[in-house]
Amino acid sequence: MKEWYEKIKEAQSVETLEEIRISVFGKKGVLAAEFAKMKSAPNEEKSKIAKELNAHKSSLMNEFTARKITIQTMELQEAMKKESIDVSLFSTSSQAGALHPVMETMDKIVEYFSSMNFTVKTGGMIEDDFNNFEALNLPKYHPARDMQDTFYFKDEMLLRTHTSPVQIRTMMSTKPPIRMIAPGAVFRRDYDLTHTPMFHQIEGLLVDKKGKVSFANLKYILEDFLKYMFGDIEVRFRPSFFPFTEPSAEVDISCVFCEGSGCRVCSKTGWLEVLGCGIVDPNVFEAVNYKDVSGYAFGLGVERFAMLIHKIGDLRSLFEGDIKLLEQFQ
Ligand code: 2NM
Repeated sequence: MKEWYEKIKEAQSVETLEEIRISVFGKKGVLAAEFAKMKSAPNEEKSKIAKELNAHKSSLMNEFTARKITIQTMELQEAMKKESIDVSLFSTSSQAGALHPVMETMDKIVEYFSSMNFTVKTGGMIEDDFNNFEALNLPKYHPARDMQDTFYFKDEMLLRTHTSPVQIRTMMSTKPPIRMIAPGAVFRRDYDLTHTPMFHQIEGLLVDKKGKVSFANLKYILEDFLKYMFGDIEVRFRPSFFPFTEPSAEVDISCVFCEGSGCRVCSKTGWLEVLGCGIVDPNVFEAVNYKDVSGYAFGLGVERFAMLIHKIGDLRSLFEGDIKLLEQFQ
């Protein structure tokens, strides 16, 4: 029996220990053999032998368990040493990701209006006829509602064609004053050199008591905003028309490519159109049940801003996910 105590103590691996366990405790093992021998011993000695054998059995088992734990601990420490990572080593080179130029531009626009105390509101992309058209003074049979221009689902639901439904929903659920912008994706059935079926808009809306909001207020903030976005440029307002504003204007900046001297991008005019805006039409306020208020609103396309800021010539390159283009914005 003694030798087995030694063998257990000297075992260096779990495998060796397992072989020992089978030789000692197994069906054909030493202990089983000793117990078998006991049967042929004289009766008066049997209980003494049995006691001795049982004592060996339990102390061998203790030794075995203790040794197994020791070996496992050693093996674990060995493995941890081998697999540990040296965090002080220099890494192999890796590439950091970056924001897509459209999102980066969106962030910069949001940053400007947040600093002017406009709150950011978002809404769903699937809308109904009332919030996308009717409330915005776009009556039934208005050309903008045409199947040709709008993505319709069944049951009069549609993909929003602008973010204005966010303004409508905000006015329906909160009292004036309002000072908000609505950034997000919008959808139109258009696909050519300068249009994609999905693009991003930011629209703004300010509402206060009647008489408190003027076109001059609108003009000031948009000029300041455009100089923040494009630096040292000229800004001009041109009379225009939108169903939801009256009066309305489109806003141009001096061409960022030729600085106003005339080139291909600005069609030799020296000006680039970047915004639409106006004083909110009374019909819009009536639709949302606002009384004795005045307000201004504006809207812009984020892709167009991104293109002008980064001097990207082709709109579609913003949608292709071409790594060679995106790498330039790291
Ligand atoms: C534009 C141009 C002019 C506009 C109007 C409204 C609302 F909801 F207040 F009526 N939201 N956005 C607006 C006005 C949008 O985009 C070129």
